[in-house]
Amino acid sequence: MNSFLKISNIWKYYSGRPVLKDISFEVSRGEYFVVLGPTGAGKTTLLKILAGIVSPDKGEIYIDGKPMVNVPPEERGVGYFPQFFNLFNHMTVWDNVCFPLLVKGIDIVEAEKICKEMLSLMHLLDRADSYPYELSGGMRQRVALARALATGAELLLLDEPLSQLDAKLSVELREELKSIARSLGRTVVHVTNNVEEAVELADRIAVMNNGYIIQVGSYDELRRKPKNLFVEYFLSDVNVFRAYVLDPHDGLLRSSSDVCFKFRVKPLCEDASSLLRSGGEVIVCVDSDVIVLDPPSDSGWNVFDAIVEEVLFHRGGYTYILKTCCGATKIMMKVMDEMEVGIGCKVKVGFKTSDARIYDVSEYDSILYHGG
Ligand code: DCP
Ligand code: MG
Repeated sequence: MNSFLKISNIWKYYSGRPVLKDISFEVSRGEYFVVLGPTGAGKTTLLKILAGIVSPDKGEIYIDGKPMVNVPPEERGVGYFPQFFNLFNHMTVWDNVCFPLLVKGIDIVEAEKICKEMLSLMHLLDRADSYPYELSGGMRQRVALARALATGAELLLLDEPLSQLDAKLSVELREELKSIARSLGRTVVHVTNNVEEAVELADRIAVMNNGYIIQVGSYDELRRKPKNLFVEYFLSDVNVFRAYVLDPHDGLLRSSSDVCFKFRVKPLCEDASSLLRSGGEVIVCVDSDVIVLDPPSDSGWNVFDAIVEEVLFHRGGYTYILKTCCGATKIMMKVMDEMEVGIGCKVKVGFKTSDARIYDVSEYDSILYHGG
C-alpha cells in the first residue's frame, strides 16, 4: 500500500485506564478513510493524537514517511476540524477563514482567493460579513469546515464534521465533502458514529469500539465478513437471538428468553459448526432484509406466524417490527416497498436456515455496552 498516513501500535491512557489499545492502520494518499464507532470508543482521542494535540503513551505516527510523534501540531501539515470547534466570535465569517491563512504567511491576494473558493464550496459566500453569533449551528459548522479545508493541508482530520447539520443538509454535504476532498486531492480521516454517513463517504471504514480498531475494510467487506458480533450489529439492522442448542446435528435451537421460539440454523463454516454444542448457548444473527413474507415451507426455511406491531419508514424502505404468535420474540423485517399488511395483521414470515450467522455467547456483552 502506498500509505500516506501510517500509525502503529498507539496506546493512550487516561487516569491509568487505556482508552486507545494498540491502534494500527494505514491510509493511502487520496483515500477517504472513516473511523466509525459508538460514543466513548476513543475516536476523538485518536484524532487529537494524529493532530498532535494529545501525545500517545506508546506508538508511532508517520505522515508521508516522516515520524510525527514529537512534531508540534502546526508543523504536521494537517487541517483539523475539532468535534467541539471554536470560531473567532469577534470576526466575520470571511475573517474566520482568511485570518488563519494570513497568520500562516500566505499573501493576501492568494489568501482571499482561497477564502472565496472555500466559502463558495460551503455555500457561505453570501454570509461572509456575518458574525458567528448571527449564524445557525449548521452554518457555524460549515465555517469551521471551510477553515479546515482552507489550510491547504494534504491531510484533513475531521471529527464529526456533519453532526450539527439537519438531516437533509448533512446528506447533501456528505456528497460535496467527498467530491471536494477528491477534487482538491486531500487525504481524509473522518470520524463519525453515523453508519449511513460512513457508508456513503468512505473508501474504507475502520470500526472502533472500546479503544480498539476492530476491523478495517470497505463496507462490502465488513458486511460480508464481519470479524465479530459487534461489527455486524453496529453496521446493520440485524436480528440478534440468544439461544440454547437443542440438537447440534440438526442445528435446532431454542431462544434463551422465549421457550416457544425454536428455529434451525445451517452453519456455513467449520468455526460456526463448532459453536453448536449440545446444551450450549450461542448468539444468532439474521439480517432484517433476509426475512421474507410467506416463505416456502420446506426444510431449508424457518417459518413463523407473527403479528405486525410497528411499521417504520426510513430512507431506503420500511422496517416492520413483528411479534411471533408462539411467544414474544420480536423480529425485524426490512423491505424496500410498503407491504399490504398494517399494524395488527397476522403474517407468515421466515428466514433460510443458511442465512443465520452464529457467534460465541461471550460476544454478547460487546453489543450491550458501548463504552460511553
Ligand atoms: N477520556 C478521558 N479523559 C479525557 C478524554 C477522554 O478519560 N481527557 C475518556 C472518555 C472515554 C474515552 O476516553 O471513555 C474515549 O473518549 P473519546 O472522546 O475519544 O471518545 P469518542 O470521541 O469516541 O466519543 P464521542 O463519540 O462521544 O465523541
Ligand atoms: Mg468524539
